[in-house]
Order: sequence, then structure tokens, then C-alpha cells
Amino acid sequence: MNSRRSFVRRSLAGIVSLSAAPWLKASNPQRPVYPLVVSTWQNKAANQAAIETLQQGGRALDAVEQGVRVVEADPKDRSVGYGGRPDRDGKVTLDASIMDEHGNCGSVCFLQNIMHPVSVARKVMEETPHVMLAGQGAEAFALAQGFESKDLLTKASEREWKAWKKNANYEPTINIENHDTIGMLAIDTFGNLSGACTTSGLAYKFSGRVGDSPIIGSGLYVDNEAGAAVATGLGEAVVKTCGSFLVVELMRQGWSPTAACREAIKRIVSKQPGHKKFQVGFLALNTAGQVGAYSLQNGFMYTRHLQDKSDIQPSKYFL
Ligand code: SD4
Repeated sequence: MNSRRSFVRRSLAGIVSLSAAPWLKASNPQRPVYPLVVSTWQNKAANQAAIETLQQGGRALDAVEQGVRVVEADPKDRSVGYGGRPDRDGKVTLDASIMDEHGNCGSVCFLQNIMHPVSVARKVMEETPHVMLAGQGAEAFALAQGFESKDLLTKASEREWKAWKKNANYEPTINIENHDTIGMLAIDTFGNLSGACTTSGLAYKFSGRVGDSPIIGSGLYVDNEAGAAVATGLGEAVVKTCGSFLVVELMRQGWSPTAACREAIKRIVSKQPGHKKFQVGFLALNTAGQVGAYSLQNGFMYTRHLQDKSDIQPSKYFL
């Protein structure tokens, strides 16, 4: 399908748009840049917190952490942090990751009783020689770092879980029960990229299940010389294709963010026969500040915040 000619055309288009953009590439710190934040689904308050961090001179890394913390603390968001839907045993178990412009990264998975897994992930990155901590080890580390222990199961989530248990039928509704994981990408005024991703994972999953969000290269990937990507939707499908890494590598080859996300979706379609029954969405940002998204099914969207303007953009989709 991808003839050499169309590849060359795409590459040239990428080069032209990179050089025409007013955005700074990290290698050229003299040129002016404008802070930009994008996140999966509808997250204006989270993007606002992130953009304010950037406007105060913060790093993209600080911005994505501060941004996604807003959603982690929001009990109304049923797919992230406090108030997230529990696993089938009624336990809220969280996955999160963070990655900076140097390729440093940290993550936690199957973490319980801690409201801000993204900040624990950052501590893993900055305070340990490791990339990922899991389960009780991650929780003990968080407590030792001064995080408070909190029961994350809200009354509303508990009620829903009890209703689900009556039939215990595991067929998550596309765009509903696995919706709202926040993945956020940012460029700061130094022209550097960072990203974060945080979720309570699939509602009513098996105890111990870990999704794509804490797996570097699947739910999140950042390369300051190529771009950054995050994923949302059925994590198993994303893990099988190393989705975010694939999107970033395609952008490195000159594909636009949208084309790169579409190609990663096409990979899932061609390899995974069950794809009509689930949703996956990718969101990507290149070093020129271009944003793109693509999803398997209708219904995915992203929130973009550029300087003082915020808007919600529908993603293009495959099916
Ligand atoms: C997961 N990818 O754990 C996450 C769920 C998600 O929007 O993205 N929901 O599989």
C-alpha cells in the first residue's frame, strides 16, 4: 500500500511542515516557542492546569504531571484515580506513567490506595534506579515517599460494581466503561516534549490485570527528536502492537501525527480480528507542534490547549 513514492511525498511534506512551523525544535533554543498541551478525551480543567504550569516557566514534565493530577483527584471521572471503576473484586487498582525529554521514564502498575499514581511514577523515575514498580511494592514506596493512603472506591463506583456483580457479565461498552483514561502531551517554552498517562484501567478487570498505560512504548512514548504519543482504549490491543512507540517511530520517518496514528490503528485492524468490538485511540504531537489523532471507532476526541485557546477536537476514525 505504501509505495515508495507516497513515502517520499509524506516525508517531504513532513520536512516542509517542520521547517515552516514557528515551533522550536529542542536543538535550537534561540527561537520563540509557545506552550501547547493536548490530552485524550475532554479534559479542559486538566489542560488548564498544565498550561498554567508552562506559562509560569515550568517544564513540560511538570505540566503533564500537574495536568493529569486534576483528573486523578476528580471522583466524577470513573476511569482514573479516585472514583475510578474497580476490578471485579471491588478494588480500585491504578496504572500510570510519565516520560521526559531526555527519555527518562517512570511508571507504576496495580497500585492501590494512592490518589496520584502519576506523581508516584515520577518519583520512581527520579528517586530509584528503576522504571516500573508494581502492586504492594509500589504502594510501600509511595508511602515511604510521603504519599497518603486513601480508599479510592467512592460510593457511586461501589454501587455500580455491586449492580455489575449481579450478572458479572464482562463486556465493557465501547467508549463508556473504558473511557476517559487521560494521556497528556506537552511542549514547553524550551521546546521540549513530555507526556503522562494515568488510568484505573478496564472496569471489572481480573485482579492483577495491568493495561498499556504504565508500559513505556505502549500507552506512552516520548522522544524529543521525533515526537510523543499516548494511547487510550483497550490496553491489550495497544500492548500487542507497541502502539505509542510505533506512532513516534513513524513520525521520526516524516509521517504527520495523524497519519502515524492512523497507521498504528491499521496495524491493530490487520492483526487483531476482534477489532470491531473494541476501541483504541492514539493522540500524537510532533516536534513542530503539530497534533494528530486517530481511533478505531467513532467517539474518540482530544482536548487541545494552545496559549489561551482551548478546544475539543473529534478524532478521525477507521470503522
Ligand atoms: C487500559 N488503556 O487500561 C486503558 C484504558 C483506557 O480509556 O484507556 N481507557 O487498557
